[in-house]
Amino acid sequence: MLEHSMLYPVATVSRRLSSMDGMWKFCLDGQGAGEKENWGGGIPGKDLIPVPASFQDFYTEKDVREFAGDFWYEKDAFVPGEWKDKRVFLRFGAATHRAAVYVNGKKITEHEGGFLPFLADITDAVSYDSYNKIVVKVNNELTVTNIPCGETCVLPNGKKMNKPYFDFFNYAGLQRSVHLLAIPKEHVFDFDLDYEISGKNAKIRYSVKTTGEHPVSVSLLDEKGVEVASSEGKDGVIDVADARLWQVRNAYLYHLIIRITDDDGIVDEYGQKIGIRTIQIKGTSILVNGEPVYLKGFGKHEDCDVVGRGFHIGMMKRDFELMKWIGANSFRTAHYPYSEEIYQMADEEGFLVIDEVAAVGMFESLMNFMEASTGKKTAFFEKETTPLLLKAHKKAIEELIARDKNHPCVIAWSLLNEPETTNEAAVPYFKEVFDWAHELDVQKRPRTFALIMNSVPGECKCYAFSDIIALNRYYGWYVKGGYEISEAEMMFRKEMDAWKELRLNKPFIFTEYGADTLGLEHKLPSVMWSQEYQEEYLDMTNEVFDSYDFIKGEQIWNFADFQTTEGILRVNGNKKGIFTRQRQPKDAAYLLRKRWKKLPLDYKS
Ligand code: CKX
Repeated sequence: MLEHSMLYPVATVSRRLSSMDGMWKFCLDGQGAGEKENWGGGIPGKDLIPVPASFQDFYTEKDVREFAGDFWYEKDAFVPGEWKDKRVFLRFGAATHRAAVYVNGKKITEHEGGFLPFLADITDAVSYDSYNKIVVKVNNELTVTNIPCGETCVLPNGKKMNKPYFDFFNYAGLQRSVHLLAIPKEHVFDFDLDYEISGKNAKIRYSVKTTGEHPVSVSLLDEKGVEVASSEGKDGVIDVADARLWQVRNAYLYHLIIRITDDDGIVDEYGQKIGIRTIQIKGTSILVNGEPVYLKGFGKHEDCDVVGRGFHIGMMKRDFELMKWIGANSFRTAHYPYSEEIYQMADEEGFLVIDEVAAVGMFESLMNFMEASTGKKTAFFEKETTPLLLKAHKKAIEELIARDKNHPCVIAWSLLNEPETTNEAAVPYFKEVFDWAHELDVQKRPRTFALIMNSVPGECKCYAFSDIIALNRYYGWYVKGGYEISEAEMMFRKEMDAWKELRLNKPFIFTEYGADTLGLEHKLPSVMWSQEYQEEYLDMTNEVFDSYDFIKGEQIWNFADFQTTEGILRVNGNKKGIFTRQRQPKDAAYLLRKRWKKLPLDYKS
């Protein structure tokens, strides 16, 4: 059981919310002096930095951008006297990768894991009707006992350096919003929903957890705010007559209001938008509301100029507009849980989301994108430290499901990206992780993981755990690129034939495929990295997709160019974007648009 509620923060008749976003004092702690010098009571210097944002790309010094270690934030928070009878929390949308929170010099809590929210209960540490000093120590070091995986080394000059086993820049900081939150002592802690649709009507089975014993009622409002159904009790069924369903790219959202009451009235009220829909896997089909869907879309990143991985509301809007323009209907939150606002937007816009936990880099390699096709083995799940990693991974899955389970957009959980699966030692690890997700999710959504290139039939020991087989494949890029593309196609078809032979009777989707392309590079005839080659690569790949009935989705890598660690194979980042990092289309965007606008939602059903 989670210590604190994962509900999205809202203000209601019983709850108060104030934003702590804005400029915070900021200081790097290269010498690890902060603890000894009690920075928890106040940090040195005068530098100010925006929250939410990654810290790395604001500064002009390379030592700052590449910094690995502790760094500190500080801001004063006014806590109103009217909040005295409530519990007061600080809520962090995320602190990457771990944080310790201090209030008025007193350490309140710590949290591990950089992409999920946490609460610090500061009720007993604050002074009311006055300003309180909030200090947060954040740390961005990578290890193999936490996700995402990597290592932190010390250079001969004594400076630390992060070495990710993954292909995105290790952005860090207070990358999502921070709130002050006051909620009643007896409050709504969590709720689960499950749906059954019969004809025009729907049943919503619900279960509410509270921190007390007073009666609970639930009320369902339509988009106009009119109550259309209600129920009493912590557990029950809401009958919805003439239910409007949440459909792909045609979303209808109801507002669910949960109330705790006593003789004097409302003790606590919490509200969230929900959508009525079902998800099932039947044979090779993915069914939404009983109808087959074909996924078209992207593996994405939260990544943009200047703010790095910081939540950027404008960029979010632009990304959804571009996804609509190109005819996409889905995306995977590669390679970590995204900001909560992105799921809210996907709920509103009717996008299907494969929600990924930050279990990436489970293949010990600083260049897994090159080595994945070589058959290299790293015995990743046989380390002495694997039990610690598993513990952290399961905790992240628990927090992810608690946070995102009531978003209609979330249709599947992606529990790992490109782990090493060619070794038997991976099997018990996978079993724990897959069983855990099944146990936690009341809706029993499909579970999947993205298979790295050498996870092929005969080699991969873990694909059977997946309800949807999700392949990351780069035939024509990492494997036989350029003039050898015809051989790439043969190898690609050979692999798909081998999967077909297995008669798994499960849907297959591509969660990655793509070719690095420089936004301004043209060459006729094509060469790799040119826009022409990206289109040739796509023509070949799409033909293969169209040849196999059990392939039920294509999510190209990547939506946009993104920042990575520097290196001889990355030209200031990964350039597989269909859009540039500034969100303008490459030529291939028009090719995909033509294809995706034509493909019906029930393609291959
Ligand atoms: N997949 C062979 C994981 C992504 C990378 C992508 C790439 C790799 C390919 C692995 O995070 O960016 O190399 O483009």
